[in-house]
Amino acid sequence: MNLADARAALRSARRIAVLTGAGVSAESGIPTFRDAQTGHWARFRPEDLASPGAYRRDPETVWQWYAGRYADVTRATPNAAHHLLAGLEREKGSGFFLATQNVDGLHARARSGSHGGRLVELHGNLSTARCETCGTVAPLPDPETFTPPPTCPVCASPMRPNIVWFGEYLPEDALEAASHAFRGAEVALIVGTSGVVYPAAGLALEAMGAGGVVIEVNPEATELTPYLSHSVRDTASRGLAALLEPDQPR
Ligand code: BV8
Ligand code: ZN
Repeated sequence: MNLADARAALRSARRIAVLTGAGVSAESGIPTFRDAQTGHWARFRPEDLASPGAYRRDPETVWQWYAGRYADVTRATPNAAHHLLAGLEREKGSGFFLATQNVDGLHARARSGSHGGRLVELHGNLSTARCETCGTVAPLPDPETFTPPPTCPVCASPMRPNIVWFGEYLPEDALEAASHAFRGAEVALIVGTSGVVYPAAGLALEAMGAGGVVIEVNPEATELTPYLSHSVRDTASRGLAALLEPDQPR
């Protein structure tokens, strides 16, 4: 399959499923998950902070890390890649499904999920917290005024970041809906993910297994590349533009 075929498949598809990872937010200035942690965080590995064990051992440090990332993403803005995906949803309507592994909320800020399609955040999001006792999910206060840990508005217990950590289950309904969408997709787009984290990465293979066309957009080859129909070796914004923008008049 070449770029022209991939463009044609996207144009004619009625059902499209998209999986995004940290690479789609790289052009918004948000470091990808496996980038070297900057500054103060250089001495931590993300996997060592994003786990129930780390939170049990040292909730203050884990909350500090998340509060810092929450402030960063609140300052960031969606980039062309987020907007191109929102445009694709406007075109395909209810046939469009976007599953993101990102916790930065930028797809929602680009209004994905509000043009007739569906957006699910498979790994939670930085802007909310979840009560450890009653499970209430509540939005965090403005980053300027936020000092962790937040307390539950219902039962006053401490709240944890509303994030799916390694070794934790993804939200059942979101994963079920995503699996259904990828199995039923005529075309799946895999944008800006290294494809190493499961079960999210498995969605691409489910689409392939069900006979869908699966197209990756990533400046580098990934663990998924060998299994996919086509790879656009470019950044999310340039690669999506190459796939989605109307034919330039000759
Ligand atoms: C689960 C929230 C069932 C945290 C995240 C052994 C023991 C225990 C578990 C496992 C195990 N082996 C496998 C597992 C399962 C494990 C897993 O997959 N581990 C991996 C590391 C091997 N998965 C889990 O634990 C999941 N739960 O399986 O539950 C269970 C229950 C109990 C016991 C066992 C199993 C939970 C996974 C969710 C973890 N939480 N995030 C937080 O963010 O703080 S995952 C984390 O990685 C982020 O969410 C991130 O989204 C995700 C994937 O990373 P990517 O998004 O792909 O980012 P990455 O940096 O890797 O890559 C960036 C890509 O972008 C690169 O390819 C780069 O080339 C590209 N790029 C760069 N610039 C651009 C670009 N692309 C486009 N444009 C650009 N400009
Ligand atoms: Zn509570």
